[in-house]
Amino acid sequence: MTYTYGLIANPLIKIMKTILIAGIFGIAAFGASSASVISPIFAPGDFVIGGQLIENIDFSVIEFVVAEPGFTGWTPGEGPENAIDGVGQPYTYSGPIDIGLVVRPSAQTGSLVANQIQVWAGQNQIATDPISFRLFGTDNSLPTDVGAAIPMSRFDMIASGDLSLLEARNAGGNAALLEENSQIVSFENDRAYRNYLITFSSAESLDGIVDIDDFITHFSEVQLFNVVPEPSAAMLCLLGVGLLSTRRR
Ligand SMILES: [Ca+2]
Repeated sequence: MTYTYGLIANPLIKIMKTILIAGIFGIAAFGASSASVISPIFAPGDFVIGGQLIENIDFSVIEFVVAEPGFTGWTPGEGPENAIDGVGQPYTYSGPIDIGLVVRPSAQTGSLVANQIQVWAGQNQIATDPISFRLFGTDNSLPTDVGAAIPMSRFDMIASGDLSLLEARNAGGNAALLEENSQIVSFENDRAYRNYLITFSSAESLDGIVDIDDFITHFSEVQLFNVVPEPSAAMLCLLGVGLLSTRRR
């Protein structure tokens, strides 16, 4: 009898334990999703260079070319440093192909894994808003001289996606960056990089005529974030139960 009882009771106990643990995990998962620790990776003053992507005839990206400030690239006073200056002053770049910037965050924030990007609209018309982004990372040292061409083979692709900024415009100058003027995109990533390249494409030319020489891309700010869900009280309780259980064994 004792042997038979053991055969029936043990599976029942296991099932009940499984249900209990699954319930606790469910509560923990619900609680964990309610809060996150969000850390910005870029800061004003970080090393930054601007430029544009050069594509092959088959539209495959082959290199990123460092642009000369105030010449054929960006508007004076609206250079790439303004993309990470913490205020509304924009980065405005005219060029035939996708524009972008390379940012090297500080060693401290650069150790964080980026898994979210936020882009704030500039004060210009919507036609100049970026409509898509590509995010690359590299630990390689990069040439920074004007006209230097950085092969894309030096970069890893981290994420890409479409952007659809609303009509709300963020003022320039020292205006605050407002959440309602921005868009957030989350993505999967599991490693940090020493340098990030972010490129954007814009919707159309300013005058509405499809002329690639007229393309202008304009936005107030871009930021990468490391988002980590906070462990909930239920999760911590579960961990405590687990430790207790381990000790008993
Ligand atoms: Ca800015």
